[in-house]
Order: sequence, then structure tokens, then C-alpha cells
Amino acid sequence: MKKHILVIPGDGIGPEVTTWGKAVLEQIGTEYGHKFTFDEALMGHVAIEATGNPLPDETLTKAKACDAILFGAVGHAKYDNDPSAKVRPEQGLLKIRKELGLYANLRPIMLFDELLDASSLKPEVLRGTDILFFRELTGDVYFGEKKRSDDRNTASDLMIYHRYEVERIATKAFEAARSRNKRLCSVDKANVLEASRLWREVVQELAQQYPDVETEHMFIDNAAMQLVKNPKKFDVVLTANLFGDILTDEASQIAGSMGMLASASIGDGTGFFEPIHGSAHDIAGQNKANPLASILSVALMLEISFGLKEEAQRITSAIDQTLKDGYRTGDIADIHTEKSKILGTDAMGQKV
Ligand code: GGG
Repeated sequence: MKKHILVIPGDGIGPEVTTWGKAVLEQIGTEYGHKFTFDEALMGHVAIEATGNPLPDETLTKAKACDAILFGAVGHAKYDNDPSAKVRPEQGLLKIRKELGLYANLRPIMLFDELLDASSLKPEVLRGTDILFFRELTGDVYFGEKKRSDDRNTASDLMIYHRYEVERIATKAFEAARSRNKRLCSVDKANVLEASRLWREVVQELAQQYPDVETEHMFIDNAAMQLVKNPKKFDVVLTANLFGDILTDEASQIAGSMGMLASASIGDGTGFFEPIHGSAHDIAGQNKANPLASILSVALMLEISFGLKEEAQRITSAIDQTLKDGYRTGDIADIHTEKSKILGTDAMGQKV
């Protein structure tokens, strides 16, 4: 198989972790006889510094022409301390999602047995958890109109959803539920928000077409609580952009660390694969970041975009073995980890 992959390392720890995602792709290419070619492009703070634009035209052109995208992270502490900044790294990420029609963000909460102790939750609560989140990605307050009053003392972000936006992601989630354990939980705030009432209405209508799928509706506040109380309760979780962003960061603690969660953004065309973690500037350039989420993102790319299931499985098995051998990055190490087996980004990538 021949595929052309665009690597967008981005900011902070993005370049360090995507190096290892790319290296694993190259290794898979060698082992299985696939020809993967690569190009690189700028996005986020590095792109602002180089061109003034968080998503340069050149990056978008390359993104539209490739077979899949491996992305790292965007963000910089500088903007966190300057909330009035007009141009921000995250705008690049939001724009590329919109431009590529990447409306469905799949976030699997995959548990490696070896990491049960790395979580702050009890192993007996965690064991057997396997959740697939569908986070809507191109609507909600992220894209609704933003306003600030002339005196700067009042601000609003419009939470907006259209029927077609809910329908298309809900369809993907129902199809996934059908191929898994036939359970879907749609998370909203329909007791308060009109956008959530539309969300629930559309999901309820669509559920009629999937009588084999047990459909449940849950308020976001309850879902956030249930997720840590009894994560096994969930199988496919369908939710909006903002709720999904927050809920999956919470869910990363089930897997042991943000450094363990990969994601696939899909929609009308090219797939976009990235760890759920951000740019983590506090540890950037220190060889401390966990590369496993980037490597797992590559496994998702192989399976979802290229249909290479065996190759994807080969990657998860390699990670499983590395963890069984006792190797950990700092974020997933615990009191049982031998000091000599706590590795930096590069050594961990090399082991896998
Ligand atoms: N790799 C994920 C990343 O870079 N996250 C930073 C960010 O801006 N996230 C916003 C979002 O995912 O909606």
C-alpha cells in the first residue's frame, strides 16, 4: 500500500511525540511492505511566529492533498496569560477541523492492564472498561458567534447546533454502537440548554432506526460523576464539542494519563490523528513527554483511514509488551516502577 502522510508537529511537546508516531509508521512500512511517504507543515504558535497565521494556506493545501494527517498539539503559555490576544494557536486547529469537515472526533478509552495501578481510581472499578467517545467537533460554542460589549464587561459565546450536525455524528456513533456492544449513551444538558434539547430530540429520532441499540440519555453533570464512579457503565458515548472536550480529559484518568489517549477526527475526507493532550509547555523540550498517545494515534490512522487492522494491532501489542516489560514514562510510573525503567520520550519510543 502507498500512502502520503502529512505530519503537523505543532507546538510544545508536539514535535517530540510526533517524531515517534512517524517512526512507528516507518517501522510498520518496513515490516509489512507499505510505502509511506511524509511531508511536514506548520500550525499553531510556530506557524504564527513564522507567518503570522496559525493555519497558513500552505498547510491547508498540503492537508487537502494527503491521505492522512498526523498532528501533535497546539498552544503556548504566552496566550494563556493574554486572554485578549486576537490571533491564537488554537484557531489553527479549529479552522483545519472546519475546512476538512472533521465533524466526528473518536476518542477510545483503552485500558492497558499494566496501568491499572497508575490510575487514581481503584483497579476493581476500572478493570474491563472500554469506552468509545464520539465528540462532535465542528459546532457548539467553539464555532458560534463570539461577542464582547463595547465596555468589555460582558461576553458571550453562542452555543449553536443544527439538526444535520447532530444527525451526522449521531449516525456514526449508532453505527459504532451496533458493531460493538449495542449500547449508546448520549450526553447533554437538555434540562437547561435549548441546543441540548435539539440534540436529544435528534438522537431520540435516530434511535428509532437502531432498535437493536440500547440508547440512554444522560445529563453532562451526571455523566461526569458516573464516569469515575462506574466507568464500565459506558460503551459508546455521544456528546457535543464542549462536553466531549471536558469529559474525555476526565476519562483519560481511567487510562492512567492524558499521555495515553489517542484520537481520530473523521468526516468528509482526510482523517486527522492526534493525541488528546495539548502542548504541555512546562515539559516541552525536556524529553519527558509520553509518546504513546501519538503512537496510538498512528494505530487509529492505520485502522480507520487505511483499513490496516493487523498493523494497528501490531502497534497496540508492542505498547502492551513494553508496559508488561515494566517500562514507563514519568506520567504513568507508580511506586512499583523500577527507577531504571522510567524512560524519557525517546527511549520509550525506541522500546515500542
Ligand atoms: N492535541 C490536542 C491539542 O493540541 N489540544 C489543544 C487544543 O487547542 N484543544 C482544543 C480542542 O481540542 O478543541
